[in-house]
Amino acid sequence: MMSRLKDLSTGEILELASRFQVEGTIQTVEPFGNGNVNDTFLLVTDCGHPYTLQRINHDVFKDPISLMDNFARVTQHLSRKFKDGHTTLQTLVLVPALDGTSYITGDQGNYWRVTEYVPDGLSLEVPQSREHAYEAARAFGDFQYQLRDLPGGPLIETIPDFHNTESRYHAFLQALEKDPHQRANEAADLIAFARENESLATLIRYANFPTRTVHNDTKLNNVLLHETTGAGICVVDLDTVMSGCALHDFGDLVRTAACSSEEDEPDISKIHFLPDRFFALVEGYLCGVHDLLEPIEVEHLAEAPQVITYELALRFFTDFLLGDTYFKVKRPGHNFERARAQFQLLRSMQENAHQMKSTVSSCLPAGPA
Ligand code: GN1
Ligand code: MG
Repeated sequence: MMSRLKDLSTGEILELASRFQVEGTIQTVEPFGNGNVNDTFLLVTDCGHPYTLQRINHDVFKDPISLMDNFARVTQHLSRKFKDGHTTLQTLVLVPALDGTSYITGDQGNYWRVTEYVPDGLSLEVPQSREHAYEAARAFGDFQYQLRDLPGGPLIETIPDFHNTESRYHAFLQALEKDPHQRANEAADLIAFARENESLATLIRYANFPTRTVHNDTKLNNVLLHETTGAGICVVDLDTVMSGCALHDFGDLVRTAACSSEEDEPDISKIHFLPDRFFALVEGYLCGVHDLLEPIEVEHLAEAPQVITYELALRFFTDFLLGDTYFKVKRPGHNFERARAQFQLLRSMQENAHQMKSTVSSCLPAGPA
């Protein structure tokens, strides 16, 4: 694995971890999870208590202190909802540093936090069953529903314009024009496809939809499912929770949970949109979100996955063109493979567009006769 933590030894990580109020003495530390931005470790203490330690990528998250403030507000609110019996979903629990703060700073200006490890949770790249898809969608829908009454005003915007697909398209065009590593000529067909689909960049503009507190990074692997029952147990990766549009959450989950392969599949003949998984995702999401959605949101549920898949393809492609500075890469050309896979998934969604619309209609409660 190409790790950004090669700059830190195990001893240094243990020293950082010991600055938190963990129970016992940390015995082992190992890399954990598949995040493309932050670095995560699993810690286990001598009394067998597991924790996760994370380094917040401050090239991506420019204001980690405000981010941690968001994190604390969201998790406190969700844990109250859980205790009061409004939801069956747990939330992440921050472990305070020795001085009581929710994070520490290490050398080189890095920010670190520790959370309790969530037992029995599976983080999947591709759902293994229809039930997994349903439960993941129910969990993300419930997450939006429980946050509808988050007190204290809007959260801080941790990444501006995060799902502004139009500005992602412009960033892509600029990268293409500069082409600093002469990589554009490898991908004329993908560039043409990106341009042909430009209308997707403006289909879901924030201003046209209700503003809600949403997750914004609802990849399937950001929800933990119970390893034996498959039930949704905890939504994780809360760094982009902020004001946004419900449709991006639904769309991004479909992108990763209604696809036959992982998001970086190099063999595009293996990449297909899966209509039966989509059906389960719509059902699960509509269950979790209760009556939160307004008609304009429901009307766009079938198209949202195309928009977010297009957006991710543009982001991966842009990062490829600019020299792989944003997403972690495991091999040369990794971002290119990701972009190509997302464009292929988009094609497959477009072939299924009618069916997606009728699936959404069939899952809605019957209107007045
Ligand atoms: C990043 O951190 P992770 O892997 O959950 C990215 C998401 C992308 C995703 C693609 C802050 O999420 O927006 O959809 O990679 N997060 C950020 O795999 O940019
Ligand atoms: Mg993640």
